[in-house]
Amino acid sequence: MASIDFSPAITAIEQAKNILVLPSSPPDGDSLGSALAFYLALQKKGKNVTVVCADPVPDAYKFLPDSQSIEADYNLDHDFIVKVDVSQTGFKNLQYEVKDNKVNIIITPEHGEIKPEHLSIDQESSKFDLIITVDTAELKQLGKVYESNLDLFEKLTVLNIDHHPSNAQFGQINIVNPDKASTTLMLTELFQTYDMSLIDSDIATLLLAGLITDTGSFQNSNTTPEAFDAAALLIGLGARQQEIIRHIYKTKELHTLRLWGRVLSNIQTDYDHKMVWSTVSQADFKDTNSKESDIGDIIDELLSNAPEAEVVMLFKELSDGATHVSMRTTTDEVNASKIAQIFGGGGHRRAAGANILDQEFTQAVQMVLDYVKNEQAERLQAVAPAKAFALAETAPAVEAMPVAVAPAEAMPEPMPAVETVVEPVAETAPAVEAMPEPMPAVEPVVEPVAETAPAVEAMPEPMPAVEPVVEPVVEPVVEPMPTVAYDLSVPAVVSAPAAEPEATDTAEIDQYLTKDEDNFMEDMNKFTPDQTTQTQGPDIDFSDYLRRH
Ligand SMILES: [Mn+2]
Repeated sequence: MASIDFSPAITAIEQAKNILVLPSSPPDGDSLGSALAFYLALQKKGKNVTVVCADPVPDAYKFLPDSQSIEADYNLDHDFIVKVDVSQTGFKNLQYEVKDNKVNIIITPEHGEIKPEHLSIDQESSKFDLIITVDTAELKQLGKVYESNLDLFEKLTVLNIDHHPSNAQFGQINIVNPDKASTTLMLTELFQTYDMSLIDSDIATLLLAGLITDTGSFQNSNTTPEAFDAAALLIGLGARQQEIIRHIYKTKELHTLRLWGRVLSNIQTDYDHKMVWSTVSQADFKDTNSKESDIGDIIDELLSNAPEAEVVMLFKELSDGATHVSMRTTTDEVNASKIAQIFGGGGHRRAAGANILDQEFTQAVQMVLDYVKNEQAERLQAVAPAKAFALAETAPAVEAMPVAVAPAEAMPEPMPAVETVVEPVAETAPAVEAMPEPMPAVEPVVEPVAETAPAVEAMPEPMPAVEPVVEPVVEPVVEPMPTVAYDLSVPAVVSAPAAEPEATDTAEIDQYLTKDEDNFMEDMNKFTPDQTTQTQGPDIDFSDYLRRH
């Protein structure tokens, strides 16, 4: 199965004694599975292995074997410590001077004489001799572990094992293959080459976990025959597939379900402009006792449940007051990256994101909605507005339900998703109340955008999805625009889309994507145009979410 030359990696591992293994951050099933598989396997080879991740292990992944051994302290101790035993001499004074590029440490004893045998050097200073990064496209994806230990990365050999097409090849040894479905698939092959007997049932479970999560349970288009082969091999070696599925896909904490219930009940549609969006505020997180990370991949649920939408957005109020917008588009006619860049973000043509600072949440949301609506109005000007989404037809039932189930509640608070299962929506909620018109549409459409935009919009861009992307996707750059100053009436914004498209560094704009968006793009990049239109899914129905999650 192995098609990669792992010998440089194996040699580096063999020569090292103290190995630092770093998963990308925030961690996911693949990065954690890879890091922990190394942790267990290399210990069997007599190595001292340390796994550090500044971000906490998400609850769903805590079942992974040895997940508790991941250290969160990113201040890796690399001070050089000279110890002086003063038990016999006492200690009166300490000075140091720097002379001729040497630091002279002057210790004055209280009595007697300090001798060379009183000196020792702390072994901490040479704690690691190899860094292995897994599932990490760029060093900055290591977060604080990298930022706080820059010198360590200069000093030590870095072995970079990854499958992201955008990998920056930052290691001295780079084992990067974008054709592989997951980093754990690469590790499976590495262990097969190195020492097959390393793979016990715990390690097989870790490796399979990465493969399952990165292929979306073998549903995504990156599910190659090789991925199935590896899964079969790992299950044969004792991988606990049911345990993985149960923890990652079938177990959702109550607070997560409540949060998802909020997001789903906050869905708004503007079918004239083929837009669907939802919002989740800090109050939503607080009321449901959930974390920002609990949002998970719900935007992809929105996407698959709004087949006729062209733009799907999820607005998240972050704890620092900023607004994160995740954006998906279902057609190449609408460039998510370009829209995100208007708001200081970036990404790819079909998945992008931006953080909007210094704006109150609802204002930030409205600002983006107004802009997108404007763009869509221009593009869809000839399209008859009469056609409604399937989503719009079913949404009233969801909205109406809390009243039917719990009439005593004063607030039309969205019900926690769990409880909706008890009462089938169709039976308790007589079908249709008028759908509340979702678009507040504060500001009327601004003309100037319409005048300059068509030039760019009309240009059919080559479809990045057609070929599996090895080259970073080249996105047109829009003149950067300070988000604070953004105003629909400002002509500067208006002229921005007309800017000459030029190559930009995907790696740079990737920072605006969440991990989830990154995975989404890996998959989207492999879709054919036909597949991308097949986003049919069931209508919004809470019970359906519960069955699937
Ligand atoms: Mn991965």
